[in-house]
Amino acid sequence: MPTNAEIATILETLAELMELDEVNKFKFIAVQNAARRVAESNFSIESRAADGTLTEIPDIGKSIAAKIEEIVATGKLGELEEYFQKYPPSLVEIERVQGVGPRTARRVWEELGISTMAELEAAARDGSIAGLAGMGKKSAENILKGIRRLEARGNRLLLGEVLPVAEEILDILKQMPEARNVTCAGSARRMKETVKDVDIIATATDPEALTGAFSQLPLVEEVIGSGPTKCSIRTHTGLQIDLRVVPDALYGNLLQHFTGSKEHNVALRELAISKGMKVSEYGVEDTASGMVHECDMEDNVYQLLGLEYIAPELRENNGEIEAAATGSLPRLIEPGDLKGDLHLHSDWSDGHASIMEMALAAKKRGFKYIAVSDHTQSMGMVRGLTPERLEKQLEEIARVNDELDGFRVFASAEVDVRSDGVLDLPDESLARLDFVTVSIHSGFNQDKQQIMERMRVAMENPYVRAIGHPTGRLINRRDPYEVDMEAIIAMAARTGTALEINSHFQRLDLNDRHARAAQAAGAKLVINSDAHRPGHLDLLRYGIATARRGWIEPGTVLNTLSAAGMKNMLAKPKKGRAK
Ligand code: DGT
Ligand code: CA
Ligand code: ZN
Repeated sequence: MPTNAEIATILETLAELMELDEVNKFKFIAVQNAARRVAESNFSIESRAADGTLTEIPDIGKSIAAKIEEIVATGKLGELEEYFQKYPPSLVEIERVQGVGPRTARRVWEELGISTMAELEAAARDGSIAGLAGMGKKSAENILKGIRRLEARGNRLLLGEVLPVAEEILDILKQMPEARNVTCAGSARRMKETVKDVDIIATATDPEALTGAFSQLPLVEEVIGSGPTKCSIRTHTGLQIDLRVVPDALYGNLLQHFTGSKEHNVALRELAISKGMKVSEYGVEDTASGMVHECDMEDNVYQLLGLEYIAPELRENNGEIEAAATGSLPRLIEPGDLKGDLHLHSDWSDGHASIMEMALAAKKRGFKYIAVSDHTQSMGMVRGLTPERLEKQLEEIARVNDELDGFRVFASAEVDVRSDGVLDLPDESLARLDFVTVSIHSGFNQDKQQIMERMRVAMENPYVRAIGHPTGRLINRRDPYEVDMEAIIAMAARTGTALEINSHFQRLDLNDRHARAAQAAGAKLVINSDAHRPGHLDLLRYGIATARRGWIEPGTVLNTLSAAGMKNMLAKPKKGRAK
């Protein structure tokens, strides 16, 4: 009986080989979408195949359903076996290396006879890849980097893939009559950008009833281990979740312990020792008297050590313990501090909703403004804004503003800075906008000097207020471009250009560390959803969490300004606009 993950892997592999074989693009994309849908489904695909209800699942049509039924019945897929007659299975691994892709994978196989990762690495080193027509030393270096990154990623999942599942489980557990406290601990509570597994800590009137119910949840694929107070499961999506039911009196100690990070806990223990105390999952002990304080609440652990309460997002041993000891922790930004979103898309480019729909969605969640920032003309696949279409869009924005009460739509654009270092709209168009964001969407492989020159052009332009997703990284998938972050931060501070924390959980760009450095250098930030449909506004939670992990205070973030404050700021020229 194949698991969702196994079915998804077979479909994903099929899609990758179809792409490599250059079959019709829409065909392999359909298989790819189905693979993703299967991998992300929280119910058993195999049992839906048994019920004959596969085609009720989005992205799964008749022909894909037939493939899944075949996999369920036989454990394999004939179509894929046929491809394996033509291409070695290990070629798929090669195709997945960043810097390779389907075209190059096929070429290294056909022209160099390479089919394994080891052979690929050797060929990248000995110059045979650099010698292929259209390739060079740089391509070979990129491939080596790609191999290194695949090795480094391990099995870590993205926070945004994990947290919704964890929260669904928390909700179910909280509603059980036996449950008292149920909380997420570990890296998911610290809102780390990637997560290995989910740790849940609970107290209950009947621990065994709670762990029992947990092990029976419909999203459980497999129970890895279980006892009266502990249970580990794996979900259909391959995520491991550990539930620990702990004594009420020690709830605070154990929640603190299992929230981590390990580095934070080690530092906390050292501090405790210096104060003649001992901290562990069994309580806080006064070494001299041997007296043990049990904490039913987490704040008590910190209080006993003479510390301010430390928010989970800060617990990475990056100076938070020292700051808590001297009462100098930052006033961290909170969701309610954001008053608007300055980077989102409408159906004028690749968004899926009208300007009015996006505005209403933002208004509904309590925002006072948005900036509609559609893509510009040179964006490959997207129908971006030309100066002419921009003028038309401005008319629509004016109409929306007329209709809306107590809400403001600012005119904006996410202007490409092209590979040749030229902004994708002329200054006359930029001058028509309230807020201009510039992003890099092409030429990712340029060297540092070229990338930095594009950044300089953008930031020194008097109309450009912010840089979108400044490093271009996609977590686990694509490295940052060759940016010199220190120089970008300095330039941002000098030119009065804000740097974005893009909230998409694949991006989180700037990351926590860079955001903190930017704040320290006096640069401003914006926290944006980059929403392409109304529901994407929910992504802001990940951007806010990243900001909190970066010690960001509300005053650093432009979109904490009120609508009037924002209007005022935008009425004035950028500071330090001259070279
Ligand atoms: P990850 O890798 O995303 O699962 O990260 P965490 O932080 O959730 O790590 P995990 O699941 O291995 O352990 C959860 C917490 O338990 C961890 O943050 C701190 C605590 N912990 C685990 N092992 C140790 C240890 O050896 N020493 C200390 N002081 N704490 C530990
Ligand atoms: Ca964990
Ligand atoms: Zn973008």
